[in-house]
Amino acid sequence: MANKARYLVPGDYMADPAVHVFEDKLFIYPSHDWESGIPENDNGDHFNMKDYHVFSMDDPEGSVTDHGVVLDVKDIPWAGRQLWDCDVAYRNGKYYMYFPLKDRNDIFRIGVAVSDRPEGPFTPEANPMWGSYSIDPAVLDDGDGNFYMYFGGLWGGQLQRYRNNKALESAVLPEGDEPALCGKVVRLRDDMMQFAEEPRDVVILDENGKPLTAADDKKRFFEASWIHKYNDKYYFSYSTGDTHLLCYAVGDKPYGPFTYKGVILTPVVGWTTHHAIVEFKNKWYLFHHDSVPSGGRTWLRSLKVVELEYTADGLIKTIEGI
Ligand code: FUB
Repeated sequence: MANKARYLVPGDYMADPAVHVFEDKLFIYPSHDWESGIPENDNGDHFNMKDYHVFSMDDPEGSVTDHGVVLDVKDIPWAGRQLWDCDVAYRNGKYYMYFPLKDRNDIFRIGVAVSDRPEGPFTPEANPMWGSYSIDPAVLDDGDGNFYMYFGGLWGGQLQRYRNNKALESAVLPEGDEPALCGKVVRLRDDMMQFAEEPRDVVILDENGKPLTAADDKKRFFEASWIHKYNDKYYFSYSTGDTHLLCYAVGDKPYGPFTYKGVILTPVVGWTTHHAIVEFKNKWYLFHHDSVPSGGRTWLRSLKVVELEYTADGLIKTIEGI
């Protein structure tokens, strides 16, 4: 497969993949795009998703099994609208799906739904996680009994409406030399249902050890957190949003700080770029999406996978999006 991307679900529009190896198979947890008829705007109202499917594969080059609808917005007691990028973690015989959804006040919160099986279906909790906000949860199983959630997203993702985990009177986006807004990381409670602590900033430093600024818009965090470990280092990867790059930064601890290292994927057709990085049978893969099959309609995205490679120094080799 090296460097030749493959579309995974040609019959439907799926985006924002989270991917994990459970029971020796690849399980994909995407957003489910559809033509809702809502006009495109900077708030992301056109991403009006209402359910999730799960997909599995025995091999990245093999057939893809669609396990059908595993969670529907109409079954979530606190739901307003817009099921965006989710992730799933496994602990002690249960699978926990974390999903962002607007509540009835149009505020993004993060919910949890539970299953006995990786392919679901998932049963949602009655309320969102206490103290949760914004979008794009991605969960790291650190292998020592600790699980960490990374989350956050600008613009429609509402991160600019918060400072120090408190809602502001009105949104403030930093500008110029001001430090860029950071994604968030929080350790999960042992029962996986709530945050165990206050979320902290995922600080990304430049090569001189200085936090990235708002003006570093080709490097700074925007949305789409993902985290993986390679050679005992923590690789935090993310989208730069309005500059359309997938980038990464490397650190020694789950809380960071992380040092910016480069571009994983150059811009794809479509506005958003979003991904998961996973090891399977000693090879590494980048799962992502683009809007080529829909003719560039940004809200109708299609899942892809391509092999990902590292240099001998542990740097990720840049993949061309187009
Ligand atoms: O799919 C809706 C939003 O678009 C996701 O939550 C973001 O990461 C971006 O892909």
